This record gives sequence, C-alpha cells and structure tokens, in this order.
Amino acid sequence: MTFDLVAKDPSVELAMSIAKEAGKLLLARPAHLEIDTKSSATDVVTQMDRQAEAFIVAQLSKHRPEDAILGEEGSNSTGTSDFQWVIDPIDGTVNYLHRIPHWCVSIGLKNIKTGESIAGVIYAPVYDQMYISSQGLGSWVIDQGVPRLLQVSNCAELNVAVIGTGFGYSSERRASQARVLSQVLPRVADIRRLGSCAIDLCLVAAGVLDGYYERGVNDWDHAAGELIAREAGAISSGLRGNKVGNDMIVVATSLIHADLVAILEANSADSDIMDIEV
Ligand code: LIP
Repeated sequence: MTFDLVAKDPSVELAMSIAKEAGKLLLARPAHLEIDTKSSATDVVTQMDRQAEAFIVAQLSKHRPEDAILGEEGSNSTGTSDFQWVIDPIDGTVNYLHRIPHWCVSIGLKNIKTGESIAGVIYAPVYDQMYISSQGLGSWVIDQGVPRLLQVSNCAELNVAVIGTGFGYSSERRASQARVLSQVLPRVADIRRLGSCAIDLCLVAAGVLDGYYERGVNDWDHAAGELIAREAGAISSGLRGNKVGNDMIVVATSLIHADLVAILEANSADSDIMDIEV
C-alpha cells in the first residue's frame, strides 16, 4: 500500500482539498452561532453546518458536475454518473457547538450501483488530521503533515477492548441505548462516547479504538469512515447478517467483531424496545 496511490486518486485528491478548505471555514467561527434544531431539541444545526455544506456542494458541483450529492443539511442532487458524494459538513456538531475539538468534515464517494464507498476523506481540523482511503488501496492519516499507514489494533478479546459508541437525539432511543450499554459495558474493557461517528471509525482504523457500534447513524456519518476502517483491516456489518445501515453499524477488529455483534443481537440493539424477553 503506497501513500501516493491513495493521495493521488483524483476523487481523494479533490475531496482532501475541499475538506481542508471547509475546515478552515469552520475554524474561523463567529462569536455567535445561530442555533436551529432538527429532529429534536438536542439535534442542533448551526449556520456553520449549512455554510460548510454549501461550500462543499459548490466545489463538488464545479469539479464533478456529473455526480450526485447527498448532504446532512439537505443537499440531495441526482447526477448522470454512477457516483454519489455523501457529505457531513460537521460530524460532531454538538462538539463543535461546545468547542470540544472532536469534530470533522466527512466526504465519502459511493458507487450507486454497488452501494459501496470507493473513496473516503475525513478531516479533523482542530487535530489537523486528514484520514484518507481509496477502495483496495488501504487507508492513511496525514497527521499534522506526516503520512502514516492505518492498521487496526490486534485486539483479540472483547474483555480487553475499548469500544466507541454514540447515542441518538430522541429520549426514547437514548433510554434503549442505555439499556444496551448496560449489557455491553461489563463485557468490554471500557467504552468511549466521543461524539463523532466519522472520527470514531477513523480511530478504529488507527488501532486507537478496538471497535465501534451505534444505532441510528446516517449514511453521511459513516460513508467515508466505514471505508477507511475496512481498508485498515476492520470488519463492518449491521446485525443479523445485515449490512451497515441506520439500524446498526458495528465496526471492529476481525477477532472481536463477531463477539460484539452477538452481544448486540442478544440485547436487540437494533431496536428501540426498553426491555427484552430473557
Ligand atoms: C453525530 C454522530 C455521532 C452520534 C451523534 C450525532 P452529527 O452526527 O457522528 O456518532 O452519536 O448523536 O448523530 O449529528 O454531529 O453529524
């Protein structure tokens, strides 16, 4: 796996340039953020989310007018090619709002016919870390200008694994996720709820987290990060033989993925029920 093969992939190269510029725009935040809400009072969006998405869409439309675009803040255009850009202008919006550094710009490129991501770029501006991947060519991080090959950890036992997760924006779902968490936590070494699906997936790719699971994340949250993690050696799936989706995403090292899936299935983690028949 050579860095240049990934970094010079035209789609990766374009997405890196756009993500970097979007990151600069987001770092130059105004003193006052205009806060709106979406699906609930905790599902916030700011003018910066919208401005960053508008910038990313304008650049992609200029350089790749034939491609479709889907964005978290409402962009949804069809194209004439087989490809769709899937963007989250700020993944970790609550962190961004609270000046917690764990947020990023996520740009994924999917083959519409296969539904698979073929390129992924995630830029975490505060850390100055650019995670990149091109299908079949591996994953790299450019960490403050220094490229490093990404490789998942060698974690082989769930009871020593540090697992990332996250929670939804509705109180009913959060109550169910807390129920599931109470069953997972005793079976792993520790849990990290860091607030950005995309960066959590990059941390699995980097061997920092040993796995990640979450119910309710959207395509724009994981389109880039799931490819980055898989190309670094992770296994990804939903539950019950399903692919990654809104019901559940489970990404982990090959030696603990099945055990994590088994616990989540046993506790109906892909549903919002409050108690299960034991
Ligand atoms: C976030 C996800 C995170 C999840 C949050 C939120 P957003 O995406 O990246 O994993 O736990 O609830 O959905 O809304 O910041 O783009």
